[in-house]
Amino acid sequence: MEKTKDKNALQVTVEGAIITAFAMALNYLPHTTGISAVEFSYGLVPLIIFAFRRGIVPATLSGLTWGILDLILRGIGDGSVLNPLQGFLEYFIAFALVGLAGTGYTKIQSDLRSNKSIMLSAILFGSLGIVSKYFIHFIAGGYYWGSYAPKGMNPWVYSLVVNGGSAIANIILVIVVLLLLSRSMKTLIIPKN
Ligand code: 218
Repeated sequence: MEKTKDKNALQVTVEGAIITAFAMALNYLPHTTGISAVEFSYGLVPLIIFAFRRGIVPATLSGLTWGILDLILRGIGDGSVLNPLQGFLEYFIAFALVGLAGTGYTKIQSDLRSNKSIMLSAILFGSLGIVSKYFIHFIAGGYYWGSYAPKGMNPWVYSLVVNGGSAIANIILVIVVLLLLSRSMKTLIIPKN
């Protein structure tokens, strides 16, 4: 019994490490939109699928690790870390909050097992993770990124446009990929053990 539990914990950890590495690798693909800081974040897709597969805790830890990696490997060098509090908010907290997609874990697991469509729940809970992340970027944007706003534009309006735009872009991305993968959902989300 204990052995099975340990083996499962190890498997979840290894899956989380693979998802984190994959999400981080995807950050090296072109993902800006040309509209200010509006960005696609492709790694949200595997992380959200992982949240539906393993729940809120593993997904939050993976999101947090992805954020720390992104801060070290890209954020600091890119000049996207403006001060310690902003860095903490936008890389530790924002990325970890994507794990909130895992609040859909129980429903999505049970719907998949009874062969019901999970599309609506997947979009709803996936959007919760994405909106939570970009809400933090919106707050940070209003406080810290105002000097990047076009002349005369209120920093909070600017931040809402940029980060709200990113949230919408990523929700659309997740919907499109989930639709493309819809026939593989069960294999991806229901663990074999
Ligand atoms: C208005 C504005 N511009 C830039 C940022 C910074 N930001 C936004 C989204 C995601 C991330 C994490 C790395 O991709 C960062 C640093 C902002 N919050 N607001």
